[in-house]
Amino acid sequence: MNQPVKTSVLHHTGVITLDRPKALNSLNHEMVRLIAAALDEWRDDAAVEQVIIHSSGKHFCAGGDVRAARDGVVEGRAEEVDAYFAEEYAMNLDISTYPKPYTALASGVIMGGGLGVSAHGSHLVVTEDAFASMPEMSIGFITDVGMSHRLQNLPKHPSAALGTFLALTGYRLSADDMLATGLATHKVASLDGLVERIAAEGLGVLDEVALEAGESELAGFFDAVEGVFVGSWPEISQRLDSAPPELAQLVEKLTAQASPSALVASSELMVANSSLDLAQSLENERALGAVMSREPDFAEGVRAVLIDKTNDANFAAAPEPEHYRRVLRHVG
Ligand code: QUE
Repeated sequence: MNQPVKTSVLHHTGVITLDRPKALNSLNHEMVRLIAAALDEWRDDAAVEQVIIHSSGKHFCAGGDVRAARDGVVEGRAEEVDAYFAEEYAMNLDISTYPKPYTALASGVIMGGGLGVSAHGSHLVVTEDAFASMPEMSIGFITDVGMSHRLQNLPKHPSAALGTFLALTGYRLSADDMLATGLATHKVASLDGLVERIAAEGLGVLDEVALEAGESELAGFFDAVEGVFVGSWPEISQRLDSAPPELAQLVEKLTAQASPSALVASSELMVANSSLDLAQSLENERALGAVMSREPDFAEGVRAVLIDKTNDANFAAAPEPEHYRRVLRHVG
């Protein structure tokens, strides 16, 4: 009845509709299970030739249900929270290896877990007003849902430094930024009727309705981040002192409210995952996420940003990078 994810088959297209608009479609455990079940069912169903995921309401998806995750940890059910993240990450991997076209249609907010269900597919179609961000550093968590890998391997600008910049700052990519990096494949004026048209006519309609790419602000930072956003957060932080002032000031502004521990942890994660594949990267996210969710900054960050909305988090001092490095797998 009140299912937060609706699924249907239209012609030969499996359609997944995120339908919890009051919570900006943030993904709870039930939603992760419903999406995973639909993908399972359609994987070997010859009547389903492709999958589309979209949302009811203006916003695609604001992330994972981190409030519920915080409640779980605070109430002593951290293992349940671990299981939720493990299932979400398994679904992210399923999407990346899906044997049929997987297309996300997104407008408005695409954050955190919303990228996890859109950025690993074959097509990501965004409207002019869409923006994408990984803002976990402001809630004491890490760049997860496979984005610690994806952001370093963007199709049109693969770069560990760019990925680390995006992961540590929560920079909001505009639709044109998404096109410039290849995170998005198409920009359109409106998503109205697009599910039906793709289902009836195929993905070729996307090339018919796609808008020309505009200027990307992020592209203006591609060169500046190289050589700066590499290594541990203390190293990056030090290099920013002698980086171009436009970059240094932007990073200062975007990380002003960040958890110092999350910056240290996410930079270690990015280094470890720079030479790993998506499956291994997700495993590192899972291991590090289990550490982070139990540290006080996660409960405090979710309180300040999402529950009280006071943005007055009292974060702990950051530990040495080794505190997080020790749970991560490295290669090379
Ligand atoms: C970091 C996050 C999330 C966030 C903000 C951050 C996140 C998330 C939401 C969110 C936003 C609006 C809602 C909601 C959740 O915000 O994961 O239910 O109505 O889900 O800085 O990781």
